[in-house]
Amino acid sequence: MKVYINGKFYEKKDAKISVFDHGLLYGDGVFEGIRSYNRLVFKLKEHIDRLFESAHTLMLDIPLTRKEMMKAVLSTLKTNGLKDAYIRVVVTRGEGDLGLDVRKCRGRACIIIITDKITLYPDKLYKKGLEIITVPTVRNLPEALNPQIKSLNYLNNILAKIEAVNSGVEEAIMLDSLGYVAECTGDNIFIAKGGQLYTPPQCMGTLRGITRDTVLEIAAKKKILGHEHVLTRHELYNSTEAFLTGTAAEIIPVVKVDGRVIGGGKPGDITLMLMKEFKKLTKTEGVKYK
Ligand code: PXG
Repeated sequence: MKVYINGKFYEKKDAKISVFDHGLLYGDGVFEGIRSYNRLVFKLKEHIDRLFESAHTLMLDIPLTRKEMMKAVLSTLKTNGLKDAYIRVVVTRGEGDLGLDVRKCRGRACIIIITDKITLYPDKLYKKGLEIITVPTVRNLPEALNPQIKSLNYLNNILAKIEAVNSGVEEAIMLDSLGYVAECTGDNIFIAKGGQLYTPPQCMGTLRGITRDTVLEIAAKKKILGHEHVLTRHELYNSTEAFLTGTAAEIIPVVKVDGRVIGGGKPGDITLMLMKEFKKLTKTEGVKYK
């Protein structure tokens, strides 16, 4: 497996960057997780646009154009001969000194592209559905570190994941600072009720997930109303279906929330339809590579 670092490919064991990189010292950097299916990179432009938007807010200059970044992703996939892959793009502030001041980072930003295989949850959970719980750690306040920035600082999401795993479940629901449902640690959340879909709006400390947007598009095509609406835990508990969306997890049904059974404890019809349609889309849509 070869890793791209600043335009060159390195064997995994040689793929190393400086201990003075501010990505390590301060979590000062941005990232994206992207997937390819049968040599088609799904929503590549959307992911690269979000990466550049995250970097722009952090005043982090990426020394490639968006087009060049897309080419770098495709060439990493080709170099590794991967048909189906999970792609991690990381851009760090680069080497600096032991201080926060970004002006001391005289080198350029560091670009890393890793391609690998990934399955987030065991296959049987896609059939049976997940149990999730609400955890104490809340999502970042948008006025502190806006969750739209996919930064290298994911510590509160990591804490939330630890809290879920400590309680014996695979995933955590994170609330916003007002106590409304925000999202999970690396996935967005949806519920269905009365044949309609609801997901928290992005202003509530929720990342505007690319899979989330895709699900809303599929639902619209299928004439299912999708709402971006604040959600309370009460609404989650009393939904008829629930599921999570994310690039790594794709769409995964949820059948239990904080001990309350959802929709009879089985993945619902809308969820199953969306999973099927999403799979179809990933087979036909995307940027091709050989
Ligand atoms: N919420 C958060 C907080 C995320 O980090 C999503 C939702 C889903 O967004 P997309 O655009 O992928 O539909 C993410 C996704 C992983 C992993 O390895 C994924 C993410 C972050 C960290 C880890 O599963 N990002």
